[in-house]
Amino acid sequence: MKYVVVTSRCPVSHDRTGGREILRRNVGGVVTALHQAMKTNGGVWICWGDGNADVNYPVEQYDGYTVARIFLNRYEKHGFYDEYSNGTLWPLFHYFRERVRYLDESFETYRAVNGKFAEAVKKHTDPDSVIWIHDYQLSLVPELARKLGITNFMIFTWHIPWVSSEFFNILPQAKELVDSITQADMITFHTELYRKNFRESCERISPPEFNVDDRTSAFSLGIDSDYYSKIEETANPLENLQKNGKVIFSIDRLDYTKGLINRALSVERVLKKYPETRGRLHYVMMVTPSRTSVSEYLKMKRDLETEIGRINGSHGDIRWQPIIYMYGKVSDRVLLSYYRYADIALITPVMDGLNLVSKEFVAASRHGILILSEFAGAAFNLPQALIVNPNDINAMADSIYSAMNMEPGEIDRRLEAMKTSVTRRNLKWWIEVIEKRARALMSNGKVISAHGH
Ligand code: GDG
Repeated sequence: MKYVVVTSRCPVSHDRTGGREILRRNVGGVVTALHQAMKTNGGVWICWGDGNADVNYPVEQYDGYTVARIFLNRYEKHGFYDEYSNGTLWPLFHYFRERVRYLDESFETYRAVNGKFAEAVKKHTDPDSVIWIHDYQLSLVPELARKLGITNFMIFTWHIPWVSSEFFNILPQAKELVDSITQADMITFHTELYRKNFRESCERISPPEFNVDDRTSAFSLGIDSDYYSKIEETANPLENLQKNGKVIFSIDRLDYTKGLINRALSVERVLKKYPETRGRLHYVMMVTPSRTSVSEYLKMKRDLETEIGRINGSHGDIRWQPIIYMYGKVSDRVLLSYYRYADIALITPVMDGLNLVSKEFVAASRHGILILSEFAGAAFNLPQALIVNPNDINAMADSIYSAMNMEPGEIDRRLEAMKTSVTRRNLKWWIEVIEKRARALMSNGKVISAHGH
C-alpha cells in the first residue's frame, strides 16, 4: 500500500548546535514502527518539523520515502502540544482527572494546527494513497481532511488507552473528537478493552451510521523482534553488580503515567521487608527526558530525584546504593546490553497504552524475568510476566522478591513463552494485519469514502 502517514513527531529532525547541523533520528515506538512500513512501501510522511534547522527542509527524501514537514510558531506549539495534547488529552486518556486542564483557547489552537496537517494531507495525497493518521495529537485531522474534499481510504491508529465512556465524557470536546475520528474508514487500538471503551463512547455520542464493529480493530503493535534478539554480542555492563546480587532494570520517559515514585518505594519496601536483600539488590533506573517545555514535568523530575535521594540516603552505605539513577538518552546499543543482561525488568506504569519496552526486553533478554503492570496494554500479550498492580507497593515488593528468588528453570519457561508471542506478533505481523483488514474493508465497500479502490 502507498501511504500518506500523518504523525505529530517526525522520523528525523535537523538540529543546529555550535555551528554544526546534524540529522537526528527520533526514538519512540510510533516513529520506529512507521519508519519500517515507509521504508518498504515508500510514500509521504507528514509531520511537525520541530528541529531548530527543520525549516530548511520542508520536503526531503529520507530512506525511500518523502518527509513533508509542517511548521508551528511558538504560540501554536504551546496551545497544540503543551496545552491541549499534553495538558488535556494525555492526562484524560490516562485517567488522571485532577491533571486535566480545560482551556477553550488551547482547543481552538489544537483545531487550527490539526487544520494545517489536513491541508498538508490534501497537498500530498494522490488518488491511490491510503491515509494513515496517528494518535491523540491529531484527532481532528480525519474530519478536517474530509471537509477539504479528501475521499481516500483513511486509517486512524490510536496509540494510548481509550478510557471508559463515563470518563471520556468529562471532556468538553468529547463529541468533536468522536465525530472526527469516526470519519476514518478504519480505526485501530492496541487492545480489545480500548476498542470496547471506544465503542461505548460512540454509542453515547456518535452518528448512528457509523458501524463500530466493522470498522474498529484491536491489533497490538509489535516490535522488530529480529533487531532485538539477533544483535551482536556485547560486554555485560552489569557484570560487577551481578557478582553480588541481582540487577533490576527499567527505562521510561519521565512521565507521571509511568509510576516511577511507586517503583522506587516498592524497592525500598523490599529492603525493609526482606533485610537479606540489602547490599544484594541493585535497581538501575534509566529515565529519558520528555516534554521538557511543560513545567509540571520539571517538577516531577525534582520530586523523583528527591525520593531516590532519600531512599539511597536511608538505606545505602559507602559500598552500595540500592537505586542507580540515570537521567538522559542512551544509544540503542547500550539499551540492548541492559535488556540482555538484567535479571529483572520492572515495568510498572500506572497506565500505558501498550509499552514497547516490555516487549523489547523480552526479545533481547537471556534469562530475565519481567514484572509488568496490569495497566500496560502489553500485559494482555504477556501473561507469563509477573503481573502487578502498580498502586500496591507491598504486592510489588513481594513480586520483586519472588523474581529475585525464582528458579532458573521457571524464569526460562516464562521467558520462552513470551519470546514466542513477541516474535509471532512482531512489527511485520502488525503492519500485515492492518493492511489485510484495510483491503477487506475496501473490497466489501464498508467505507465512508467509497471511492473505487
Ligand atoms: C506511545 C504510548 C505505546 C526510550 N528511551 C530511549 C529509547 N527509548 C525507546 C524505547 C521504546 C520507545 O522509546 C518508548 O516506547 P513506549 O511504548 O513507551 O512508546 P511511546 O512512543 O513513548 O508512547 C505507548 C506507544 O506509543 C506505541 O504505540 O506503547 O503506550 O504512550 O522503543 O526503546 N531508545 C533509546 N534510548 C533511549 O534513551 N535508544
